[in-house]
Amino acid sequence: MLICKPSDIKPSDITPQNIFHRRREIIKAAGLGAIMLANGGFSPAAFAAEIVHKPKIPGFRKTSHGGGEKLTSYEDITTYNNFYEFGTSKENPAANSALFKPSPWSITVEGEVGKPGKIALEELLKLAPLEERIYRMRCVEGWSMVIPWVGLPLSALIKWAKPTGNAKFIEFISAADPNTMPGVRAPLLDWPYLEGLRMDEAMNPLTILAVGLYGEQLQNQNGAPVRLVVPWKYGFKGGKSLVRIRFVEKMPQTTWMRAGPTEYGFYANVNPEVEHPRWSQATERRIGSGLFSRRLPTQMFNGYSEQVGQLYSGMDLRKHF
Ligand SMILES: Nc1nc2c(c(=O)[nH]1)N[C@H]1C(S)=C(S)[C@@H](COP(=O)(O)O)O[C@H]1N2
Ligand SMILES: [Mo]
Repeated sequence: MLICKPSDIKPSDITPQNIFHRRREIIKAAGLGAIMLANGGFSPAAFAAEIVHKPKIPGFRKTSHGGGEKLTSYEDITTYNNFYEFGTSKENPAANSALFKPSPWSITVEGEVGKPGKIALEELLKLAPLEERIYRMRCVEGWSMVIPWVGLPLSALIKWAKPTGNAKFIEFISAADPNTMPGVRAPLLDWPYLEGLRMDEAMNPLTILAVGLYGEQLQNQNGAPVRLVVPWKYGFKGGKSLVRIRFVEKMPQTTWMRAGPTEYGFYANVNPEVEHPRWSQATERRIGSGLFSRRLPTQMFNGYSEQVGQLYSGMDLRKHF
C-alpha cells in the first residue's frame, strides 16, 4: 500500500521449498536459538511465528467456485499478510496478533436499516449455510494468491438487517483495540480501518463474509473471526475482524481513499488497464510460485468479469478507479 513496494519478496520464494521446510523442522526441534543459525542471522522475524492450526469448521459445503488453479499453501496464506493493525510488514500480523481475542464476537448493524442492533457471530453463522469458495485474490501491490475460504454470502446479513430505501452503500468497520493491536497505537492509518461497497456490489453472490480458510477457523492475521472477501477487487477492500457495518446513503470515504486519494479509489476493481500511479497493474506474482517464475497477466475484474462486469456497465473505470 502506501509504504509497501510491489517488489515485496517472501522468504519461501528465495529459498528452495525443501530447504524452507527443512529449516522449519530445525526451528521446531531446536527452538528460538536455531532460528538465527538456520537463517544465517537473516530476518528471523519471518520464521519466529509458528503457525498453530485452528479448529476445523464442521459441515460446510463445497461449491463449484474455483478449481483448476493450484491453491496457495496454508503457510503462505497465514504468514504473508497485510493487516496494518498489527504492523506494516508482511510477517508482522502473524507475529504480533497473538493477544487479539476473536471471541466472543458480535457485529453492530446500524444506519439505514429496519433492524439496527448487534448480531452475535453464532447467530450470523445460522443465516446461511457455510460454503467453501476458492477465490483468486489480487493485492494492489502486485502479488496474488488462491485461497479456499469458508464463509457465507454477505447478502444473508444484508437481508437480516432489512436496509431502507436510503441505503445505497455499506461501510465495513474493523476492530481497533490499542491493547491487542500494536499498529493501532501508531498513526499509520486513520483508525478504525473502514471499507465500503455499493449496495449491488455487496449483494453480489461472489461477495462473502469469510470465517475460515482451508476448512479451519481464521487465524487472527487473516481477520478472525469474520472478514469481508470481494474477489474481483484489490485485497484492501476485504476489511478484517469486522465489528460494525453501517448502511449509508452517500459513498463512504474509505481508509485508503483518505490515506492516498490519488492512489486508491472507492471502486478498486482489479483492472490491468488502470495503472497505480507508481506502478503498472498489468501483471502479478503468484505467491509461492518461486522467485524466478514468470509474472502472470492480471485479468480484468480478477477473472470474474462474467459475474460482475454488468455492475459497472456505462461507468468510466479510469475515472472510477
Ligand atoms: N482491518 C484491515 N483489513 C485489511 C487490511 C488492513 O490493513 N486492516 N489490509 C487489506 C489488504 S491491503 C489486503 S491485500 C488483505 C490481505 O488479506 P490476507 O492477509 O488475509 O491475505 O486484507 C485487507 N484487509
Ligand atoms: Mo493489499
